[in-house]
Amino acid sequence: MKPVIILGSGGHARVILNILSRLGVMVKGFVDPHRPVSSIYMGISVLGDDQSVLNCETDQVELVNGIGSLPRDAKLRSTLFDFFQKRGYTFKTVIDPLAFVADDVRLAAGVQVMAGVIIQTGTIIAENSIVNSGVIVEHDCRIGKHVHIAPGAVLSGEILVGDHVHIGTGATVIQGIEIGEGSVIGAGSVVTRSVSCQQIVFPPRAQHQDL
Ligand code: JB3
Repeated sequence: MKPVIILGSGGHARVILNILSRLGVMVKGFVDPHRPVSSIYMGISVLGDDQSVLNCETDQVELVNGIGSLPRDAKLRSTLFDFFQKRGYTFKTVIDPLAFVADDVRLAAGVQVMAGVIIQTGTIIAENSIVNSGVIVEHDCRIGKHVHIAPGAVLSGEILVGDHVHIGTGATVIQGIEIGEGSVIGAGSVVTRSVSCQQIVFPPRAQHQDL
């Protein structure tokens, strides 16, 4: 097993680090332009910024994308994935040992599956997508590249999800729905009909009032 370099060192990277340590994977270091070079963070060396990865031979390390979905730069995760993949680096697929993934599920390079996830038979998930804690992806779904399915979302069977889709925390999508590329499903939405590309879907907001 090759040592891994984690891109980023924020909240998502720390969740990933925790999984890797339980899997017994050796972490060579973080790369993050916002931490001092050669410092130690969470017991792991900070190697430098993203360019410092290029000092390692492509066959000597694997990369793990520790960038989640940043509000100010939603594309950073996919930009870094594409940049390093083009240069011959491989991204490790990471599955928390406390997730259930049916035997015939296909997960592409760099897919990350967090604790408490259930992914059922026949599902295929493309590169660099995150299936966050406690998500259920039912049978025969097709999930595109660079998708984030946030904690607790439920996708019933035979759903098609395009590239760069964000499905918010606790959203529920009924079976057979299609969600077009680049769309955002707001937290807590209940989606009962297909969504075209670049749409935003949001539920009624919770009302706040004094007791
Ligand atoms: O929803 C959940 C459970 N998690 C969210 C996750 C999916 O996405 C989490 O709540 C956040 O919304 C987000 O996590 P992330 O991406 O870890 O965000 P944050 O904790 O803000 O950390 C971002 C990290 O990226 C910081 O350590 C930054 O310094 C680092 N960073 C910023 N620009 C970069 C760059 N790292 C590298 N390697 N390159 C950059 O250009």
